[in-house]
Amino acid sequence: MFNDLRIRKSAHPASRLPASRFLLALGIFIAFTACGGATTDAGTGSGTAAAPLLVVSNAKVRGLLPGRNMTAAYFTLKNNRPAAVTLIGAKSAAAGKVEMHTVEMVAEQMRMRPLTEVLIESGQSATFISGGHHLMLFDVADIQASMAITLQFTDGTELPVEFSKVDIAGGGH
Ligand SMILES: [Cu+2]
Repeated sequence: MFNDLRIRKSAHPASRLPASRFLLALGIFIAFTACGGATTDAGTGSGTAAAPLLVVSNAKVRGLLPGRNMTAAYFTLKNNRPAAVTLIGAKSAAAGKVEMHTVEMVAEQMRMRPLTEVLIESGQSATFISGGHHLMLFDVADIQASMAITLQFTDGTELPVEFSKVDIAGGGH
């Protein structure tokens, strides 16, 4: 499976990080504090009291291809906390194993490799996207309309997120 990947070249997510937006982030932080929790377009990220300021949007999981039990999931995570957070992994009752991967150019081919952690500065977002960082889901039996995946952070925060199933033509990660 690992060696059948030839992924279209796309912008590396690290290049998407905007310059510091501390004042904007501070404004959002105050706004979220005032309303008592974050909301997102997918009903995700409203989280526990421990994680009201981590907002996940655009959470998607690729539907299984015929005969496959491995797939990938994508999302954007915005850190509205006043300090950096470090994402160290994810878990799901619907998957035997979840890994964080990234895609990089090796000998003019896009290859993926595991990531152990992703640091997200205050006010910044991490984008998990096809052709870049992604969640790799192993031993998935079936995916209905959505799949629950919990993001895990170094400080012990666990952020449950509902990923909507999307069917994307072809393989890839
Ligand atoms: Cu992968």
